[in-house]
Order: sequence, then structure tokens, then C-alpha cells
Amino acid sequence: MKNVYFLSDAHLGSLAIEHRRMHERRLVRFLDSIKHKAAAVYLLGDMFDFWNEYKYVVPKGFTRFLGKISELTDMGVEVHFFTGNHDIWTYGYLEEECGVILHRRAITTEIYDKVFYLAHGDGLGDPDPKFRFLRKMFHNRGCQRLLNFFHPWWGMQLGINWAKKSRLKRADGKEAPYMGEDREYLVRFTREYMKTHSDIDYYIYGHRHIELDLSLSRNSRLFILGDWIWQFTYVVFDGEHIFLEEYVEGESQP
Ligand SMILES: [Mn+2]
Repeated sequence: MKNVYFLSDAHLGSLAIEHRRMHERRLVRFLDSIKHKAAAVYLLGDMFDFWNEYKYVVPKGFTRFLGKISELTDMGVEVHFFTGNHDIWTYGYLEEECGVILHRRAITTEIYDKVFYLAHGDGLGDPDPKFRFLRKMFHNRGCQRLLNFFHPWWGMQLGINWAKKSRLKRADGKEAPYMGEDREYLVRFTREYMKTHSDIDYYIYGHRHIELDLSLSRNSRLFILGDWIWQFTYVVFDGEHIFLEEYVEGESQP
């Protein structure tokens, strides 16, 4: 039985990351190392720090990453691409060119007899009104058309700088450490959601940039994926067992 992998939050291209090419290469080496063992790869959002595509133009860069996911899909490995809150603005290119299966919202899906709830995680349980307002605007089709009405120089500049700022407003550009079960929005959201969806075995989220593997009940478990900026963490499911792992170069990967 082949493995299924889950990872998120590479924020490729972020101006807040110093070694951007090394950063992309490491992710590509990981994907290369699992390609023969993988049935599917779920990219759970914010793989790009800012992605906005136009009718005839896509952002510069990321050729190694885009090439690698195309190689995987050409081989028959399913690659699922969830939009996060930094790469919402994709309109067909990633599906057509790279063969990914695109998801714009949370999904519930069965993988080898287990039921998974998968989402990037932004907007789930987060009560911050400013974030909710921005999120609404970012997802609004009219605002998206307006963004692409202007020359790419303007829209890309705006987006890249917004993304950089959203990272640097935190100390060292890192997210707040784990706040505990009672305060983490994603844990609180999941506990509520479980009440009406008792069939779900595994909840997996990105977005928070922390590693978390938490048992919520006898048969439900919640994972938060860490990130691919500093932590290089992923979840792997082999049909029977599920683990949160760290990619260490030179070690053989499960
Ligand atoms: Mn995010």
C-alpha cells in the first residue's frame, strides 16, 4: 500500500525568507524522495507566499517546485492543492499545467477506510474581525477582478509586500507558540465540529505553523502540520498508521 502525505505552509518566494532558492530546493528534494512511495500528496495551503495569476501571465519563479509537482502528477501521483490565505488567486493554471486537484475549501474525504477532514485552517474559529474582513475581500470575485484589472507590476508589488509584512509583524517572523487546547482556534473549532461529525478519524490543518498531534477522543485525532520554512514537517499515512514526521536530509523517509 502506498503512502499519503500532507504538508503545508512553504510560503515559497517570501521576501522574509533569506535563502529562497535553498528553501525551494529542499522542498523539491523531499517531494522527489517520496515520489515512488506516494499514492497522493496533499498540499494544505500557503505553499506560495503570494500567488496571483492573470489570464496570460503567472508569477515569476517556482519553476523547480512546479516542475516537481508536474512530474508527480505525470507519474500518476495525485497532488491536491489547497489554497491558503496567501495563494487564493489561482484560476486554472495549476490544474491545467501541473495537473493538481485544486481545493478552495475544507474537504471531508475517505483515504484507505479512514475519514479525513482537511483544511488550510484560516477562518476556522478565528474571531479576529480584521482577519475575517480581509478574508472576505480576498475571496470576493469582484475584488479579485479589480486586482487583475491593473498592470501586474501594481498587483504583484502590492501582494508580495502584504505577504512579507504579514510575516514580519511577528517576532522573528515566527508564529506564536502553541497556546494550549483551550485557546487554539483550530482545536476549539474541531471540538465543536466533532459534535455533529463523529465519523471523522483525522483532522489535519496547516496555517498555524506549529506542530501538533492531539487525541480528541477514542477515534479522533487532530494534526497541525508545522511548516516548510523552519520545521520541514509532514504527516504520513500508510493506510494503518499515521505519523507527524520531520524531513531530515540524508535520512531515509517513511
Ligand atoms: Mn496560512
